[in-house]
Amino acid sequence: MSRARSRAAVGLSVAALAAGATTGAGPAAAQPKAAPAAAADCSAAYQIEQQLSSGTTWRMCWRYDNKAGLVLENISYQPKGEAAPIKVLNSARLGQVHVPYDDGKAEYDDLTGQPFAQSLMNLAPGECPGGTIRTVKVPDVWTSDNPNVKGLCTTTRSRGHAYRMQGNEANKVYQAQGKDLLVYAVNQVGWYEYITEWRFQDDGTVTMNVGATGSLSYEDYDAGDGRGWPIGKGAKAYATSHSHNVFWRLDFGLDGSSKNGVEQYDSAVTAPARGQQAPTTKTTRTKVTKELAADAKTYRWWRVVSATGKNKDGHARSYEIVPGASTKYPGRSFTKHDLYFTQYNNCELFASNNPGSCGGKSVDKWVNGQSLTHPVVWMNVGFHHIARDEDQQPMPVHWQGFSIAPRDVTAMNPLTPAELGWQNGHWEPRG
Ligand SMILES: [Cu+2]
Repeated sequence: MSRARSRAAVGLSVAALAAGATTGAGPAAAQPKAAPAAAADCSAAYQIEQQLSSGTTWRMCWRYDNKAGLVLENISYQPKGEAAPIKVLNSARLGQVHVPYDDGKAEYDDLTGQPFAQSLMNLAPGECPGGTIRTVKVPDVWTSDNPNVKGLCTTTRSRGHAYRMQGNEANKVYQAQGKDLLVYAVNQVGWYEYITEWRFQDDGTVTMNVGATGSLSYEDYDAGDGRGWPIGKGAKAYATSHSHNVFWRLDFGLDGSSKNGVEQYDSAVTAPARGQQAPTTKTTRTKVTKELAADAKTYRWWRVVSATGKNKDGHARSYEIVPGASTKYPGRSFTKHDLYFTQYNNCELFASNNPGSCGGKSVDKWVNGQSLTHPVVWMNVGFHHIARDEDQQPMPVHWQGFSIAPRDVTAMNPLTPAELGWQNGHWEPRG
């Protein structure tokens, strides 16, 4: 039986999307929109542009892939002090959702082995508060299904303090409440529903999360000792434990160029030597010039560095990779590391069970010694799900994800108020 339906036309209903720009939709959009910047490389229906009330504008294009689902492209960040958008990413998307069950009876690659993308869910108006729900034409849906799904939410949200500082005058407090652009969609896989959420903060940070909700798998209430948790009355209904290993695939294009460097930093702490008052800490940089399977560790971090772009202090622009909490699953070769840096290859799209044959079916095989001049970052964040009584019903969303944070993209805090704009470097107090 064939469920695939090829669709030559990918154009959306322009009428339905004419009000596509999210500016003006949310509580953070109180200020007038700035003059349009250089045209994005997509038509209006596929553009997302949001100026947040602090003055920061995020711009990107979206499209919908028949396996990866939501794909964001040509993502740029323009804080209020910058004359032009600063490109951050060529492309950002999920790279796989790998779900092995603890009893060894089942293992899924949800993006490439299940109709993840085809099961995009219609959003109720109430689940995109203050925002805009766009219609997505879903490729390869069952012929009986409507391919037009109200499935993409763009909205804004407050995140609490962006900063706070007591001024010299008694009554002066510098404080700002941070605002974020949120972009999300929900895909159903079996009994689960996955919320794929992208959060673009007005301070330049991007946080990507997947939230699993829906319902525990109905077929898996028969776990043995040590492989599940009883969630019915008494010692009954042992829900089988399992892992959700989520991969993201980020193709950086800092300052509009795909030629980016990668650096790893490690710090070593040494006990006080004789005569020293305190332990000392030394941080060292290692340039990552070849493909690498990397592991998170205390005092270790990475950044992707622009080869050309500099901020107004003359420092190379970069984005730091900020891993989230993860339970690394050692069961498969491709889940053994937290992070993979691979040289860009348009065949290498999914961290496991990749449809194309690119010298191996999984990301670990693609780390094979190539020089790293156009790095693609694969982040693997694992969550070991041992069910609890509270998982019924519906199952509360459990989130996993990570962030990328600007490091020297701007010469100062992009949200610095004008009165403090002179306090850059080792400034002298005035007055
Ligand atoms: Cu789960």
